[in-house]
Amino acid sequence: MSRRLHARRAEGVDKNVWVEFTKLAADYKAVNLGQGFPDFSPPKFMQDAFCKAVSGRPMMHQYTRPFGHPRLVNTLSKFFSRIVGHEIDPFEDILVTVGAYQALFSAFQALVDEGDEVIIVEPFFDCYQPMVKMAGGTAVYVPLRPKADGAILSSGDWVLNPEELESKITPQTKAIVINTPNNPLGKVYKTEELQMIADLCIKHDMLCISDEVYEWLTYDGSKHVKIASLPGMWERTITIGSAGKTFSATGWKVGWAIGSGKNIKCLKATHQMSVFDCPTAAQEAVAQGFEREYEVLGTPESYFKQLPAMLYHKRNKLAECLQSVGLQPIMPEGGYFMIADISSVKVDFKDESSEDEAYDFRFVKWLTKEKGLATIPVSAFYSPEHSKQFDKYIRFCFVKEESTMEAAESILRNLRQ
Ligand code: IK2
Repeated sequence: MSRRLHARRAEGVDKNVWVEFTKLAADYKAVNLGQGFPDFSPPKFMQDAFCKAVSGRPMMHQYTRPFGHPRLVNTLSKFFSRIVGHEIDPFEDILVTVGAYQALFSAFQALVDEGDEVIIVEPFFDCYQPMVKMAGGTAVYVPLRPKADGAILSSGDWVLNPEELESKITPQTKAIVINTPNNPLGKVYKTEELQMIADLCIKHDMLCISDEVYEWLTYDGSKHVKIASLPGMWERTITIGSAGKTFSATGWKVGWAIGSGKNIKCLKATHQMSVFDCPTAAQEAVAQGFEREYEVLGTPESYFKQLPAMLYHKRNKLAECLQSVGLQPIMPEGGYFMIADISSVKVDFKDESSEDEAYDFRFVKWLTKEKGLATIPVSAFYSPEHSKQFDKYIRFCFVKEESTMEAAESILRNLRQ
């Protein structure tokens, strides 16, 4: 018998919805409302900051501090201390990473042990589960469920059942992962919902990994609240952020994890043993972006006001279009995605080879190949146990140029014919 040369942790984690559907969109040159990135440039002040960084001092081209460029950790600490209501130590409480993705990976590697259980709220950004598994832990799922009463029109109607959540906690439960505003649903957790989760974390001595990459994108008066700001939660929360989502520069891959020094110390160890250091010039530019935002926060000049204001119109227009063709949208309170119910569109799939696939996967492939519009199947954001219940939804990304949105809306209108 031949020897197994690969490690077991690499088994069962090779399939990836982003790799598959981004390639499909490119192969069919489809109008792309699939993967979550803007098809427009970051604001000019960010582009200028990057240009200045790369055309400046020699050290901008060399390694910087492994756990975060000093100018960036200093400004993140200043910026977020007042929001969290806790003095964040720039050198102890922050780790800068290669995007939020690596912050998540470092967190799971640092905090989850063999035999630990991690509660993941569904729908969830798909990498949480394989990252828990690679750390030796087991993912345990609790779905946000649409309220039973009446029409489901807003992401706010999707809620956690506190009893169901508590029933999943065992002595092995190490952490809960939440994502607010949520990808793909757009739910923005209310303070009382976060308080319920916080109470359980404290009662059962659990950590909370809070993915807040869309923190500046909220609509209709919804307010983003940091669970780390609730009493007793600073010590047990790792808050994950992304400059890519914050400044519309996903290709820069600058992210961070913020939390109490005793937890961040463990993330630093895993970071040190993987990427060690993040690109200097991108961190310098992000630092300048936050310094600017610190000065203008709350004014019309703030990008954190301008971006959601722009997206608000795109969101409304897309929702109107989806509704008009009978694809019932769930109105997102935050983020830049919208899910819609595809049950009303009857499709005669020609490809019989994929009959075993989830309905939404088949639908998205059909929409991309036959109609030229790329989206993402929502069951990809669910565990195998629950995915069947949610395969009637697909996700649209609306952080796109007006021309892209118009092209997509025209394809959608033609669907009705
Ligand atoms: N956390 C969440 C919730 C994210 O959505 C992302 C980026 N996702 O974009 C892919 C998509 O859903 O279309 C990340 C973390 C990763 O962020 P970063 O790009 O900073 O690594």
